[in-house]
Amino acid sequence: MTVLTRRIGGVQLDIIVADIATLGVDAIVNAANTSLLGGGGVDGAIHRAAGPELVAECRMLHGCKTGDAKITKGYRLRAAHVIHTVGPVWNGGTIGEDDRLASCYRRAMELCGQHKLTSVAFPAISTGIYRFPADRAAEIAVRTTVEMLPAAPSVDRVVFCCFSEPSAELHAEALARHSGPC
Ligand code: AR6
Repeated sequence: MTVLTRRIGGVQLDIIVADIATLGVDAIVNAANTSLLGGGGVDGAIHRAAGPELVAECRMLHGCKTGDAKITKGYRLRAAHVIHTVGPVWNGGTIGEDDRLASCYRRAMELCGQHKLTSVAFPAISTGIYRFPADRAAEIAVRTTVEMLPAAPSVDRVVFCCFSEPSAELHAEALARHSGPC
């Protein structure tokens, strides 16, 4: 279900409610943990849909630091690639959680630029098991991604793939703030 679509320059930005593991985009972003070896939430859904070849490639990456991102193939997913990033665990906002969350979106967009990807879908990183406040995370997600569009000129579509309507509403409000008048 599409909640909002906006254009910024030549880029279409969509807020949708969906299972990210079903999307046919160039890359889906995974909210992983530092091991990159799978887990619950969106990480579990992506690994289940991609099949065991995904964890086999992830094993060769030797983990990922919080705020960083690494790219693999998508295997049995419709998406050709998975960009694995590790969001911060929320700890009251006092230990740099905002910057680390922004870094996830920044690094993912940098990888899109480096690999000349045309479309990318993000889940609401850190807002599930890692307990980052959903409104604060949506603002950081949209603001950082919009700021990074010039660094990934190959990208012509960005999807914020939310898992609930309240989450999508928060992203829609943030996108309206950052995309100016229609
Ligand atoms: N499609 C889109 N969004 C989803 C899906 C899905 N299939 N499933 C959940 N979400 P979470 P985190 C939403 O917990 O907070 C894992 O165990 C969910 O509603 O998946 O970054 C990792 O291995 C929420 O809004 O990720 C780590 O250990 C958002 O995705 C840890 O969880 C993120 O929720 C990472 O925690």
